[in-house]
Amino acid sequence: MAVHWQVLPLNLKLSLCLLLAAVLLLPPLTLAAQLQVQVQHISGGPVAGAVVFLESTAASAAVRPAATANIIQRKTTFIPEVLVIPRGTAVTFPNEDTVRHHVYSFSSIKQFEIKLYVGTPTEPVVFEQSGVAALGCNIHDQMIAWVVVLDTPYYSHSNDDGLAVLNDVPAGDYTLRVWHKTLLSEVEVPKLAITLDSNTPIQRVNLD
Ligand SMILES: [Cu+2]
Repeated sequence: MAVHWQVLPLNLKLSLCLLLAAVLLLPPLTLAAQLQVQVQHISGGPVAGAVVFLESTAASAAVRPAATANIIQRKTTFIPEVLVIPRGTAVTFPNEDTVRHHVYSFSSIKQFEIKLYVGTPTEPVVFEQSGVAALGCNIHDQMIAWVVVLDTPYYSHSNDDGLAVLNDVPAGDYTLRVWHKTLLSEVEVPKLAITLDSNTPIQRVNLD
């Protein structure tokens, strides 16, 4: 049906113009989807605390550093034991103990040490490269933590039932990966190509 501007009252013309402008200004529609992943031992029991993430070229382009991230030292323990951050995030290491700690990592993605200190070091450590950095303390051998640096903003953790839920992920093609602190090498990290849309079923991942 053609619109005959001449016979339309002015206020209707304006309304149509505004409607047209609103449609033209809308961003392209990107459907967001949810992914559920069940992580379990190969023997069948649930795996809690696994990091589940989705990688793609588009996901990499969407990475933004987290505003704040820290690993506290409290009662000679790193808290959290596993810190997950997008690449580029600066991490601080506040020491809440009265004893001094000496935090270091010799990992391939990041080498650093913060020599014997108490309180909060002034310089945070920036993790630019994705991968996993194991941390230790030179004084207390039992202190260990991991920084999982991701090349994607789309990630979650498995709960006590082994279930991880990733919400508001744009539909598309991804590589699904799962990391857990018991996996000692990158080679052991499961990788699965998936297409994510509103009908993607729950994924099951088995760890040794
Ligand atoms: Cu220490």
